[in-house]
Amino acid sequence: MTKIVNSWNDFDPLKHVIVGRADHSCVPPEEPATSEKVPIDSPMRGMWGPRPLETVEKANAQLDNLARILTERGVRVDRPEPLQWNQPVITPDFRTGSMMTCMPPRDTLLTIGNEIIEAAMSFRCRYWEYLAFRPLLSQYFNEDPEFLWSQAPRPRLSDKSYKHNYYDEKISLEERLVRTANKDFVTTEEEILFDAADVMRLGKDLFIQHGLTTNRKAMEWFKRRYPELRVHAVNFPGDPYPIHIDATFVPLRPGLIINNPHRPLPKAQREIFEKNDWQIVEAAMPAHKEPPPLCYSSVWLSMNCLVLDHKTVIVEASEVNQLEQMDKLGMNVIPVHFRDAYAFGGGLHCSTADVYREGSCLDYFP
Ligand code: ABU
Repeated sequence: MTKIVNSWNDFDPLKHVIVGRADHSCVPPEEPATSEKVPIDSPMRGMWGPRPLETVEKANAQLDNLARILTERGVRVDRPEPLQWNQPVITPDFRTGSMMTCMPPRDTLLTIGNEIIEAAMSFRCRYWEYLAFRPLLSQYFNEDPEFLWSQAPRPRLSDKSYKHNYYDEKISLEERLVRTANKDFVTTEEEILFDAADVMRLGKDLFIQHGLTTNRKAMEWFKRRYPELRVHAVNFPGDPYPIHIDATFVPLRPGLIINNPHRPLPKAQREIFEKNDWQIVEAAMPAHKEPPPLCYSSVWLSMNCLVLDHKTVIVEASEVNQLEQMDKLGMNVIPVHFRDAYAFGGGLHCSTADVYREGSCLDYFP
């Protein structure tokens, strides 16, 4: 019997991973969910369509290089099959001008033990993204008799799922922060919505970020779906664009997490870690003042690292402060150039999805 799928956290020894591809990627047209993520002074406002070919080629070169480095270290690497993303998405409930990409896989696929769940994502342009991963999931299903292949309830993404004109054009950064602090986000509670990258897995515990891409109903779904696990809602009031936990709160090994100093975990929510002797360390400052052009993410992709085991981590090669901090924290650091891939959906962690890590479901917070 071959066990193909197994992963309970982001730090046990990595043996099998999916690395995304940038082919045919588009900047999607604005829609109720995405317009909230694009800063009003961003050149991405109002533009959409296929991304420039040379940027796709550069991103693919770095993704291929990451895949090569992982393969050389004995990690099995699979790649998705991109669709022609420059096609509209039309359902009975909405129409939008194009899809986006199959980057990053971390948003689309969530591995919990021997199960991979296709997430209930809130962006209309990402409605069909899981199709790029279907050939792989089908292969795992054929190879591994214990693999559970699941899909969260498919959201309809009708107008009822969003607060329309929630942020008007003039909203200030301060107002965004007030909204984040009040846990007042663009999505409604009409249906279950989550991106897989909002879920941090630590064995028996799932820490799920409540933000622009994941709502309360999703937390409730996780609680009912996994009664054997503990689900914790977390939020980071310092983040004006709260999307995805993996540039905010990143575990490196059992007992150690780095936390974005601009987005500290509130005191009450830190207790579970501190009571169990986990160290929460402020992440190093990013080396860059700005993200690359046409990038949705913040400069904090500096901390979006890929942990290979409890002592080894891949960090973006130009992030000199983060490299140095990892070294001081006792990690063996592998620098890998990756900034050309950032605009396609994120950093080293974002651009991958776990298939197999050694280890089992441990209780780190008894
Ligand atoms: N996908 C992670 C993005 C997080 C950030 O922009 O900080």
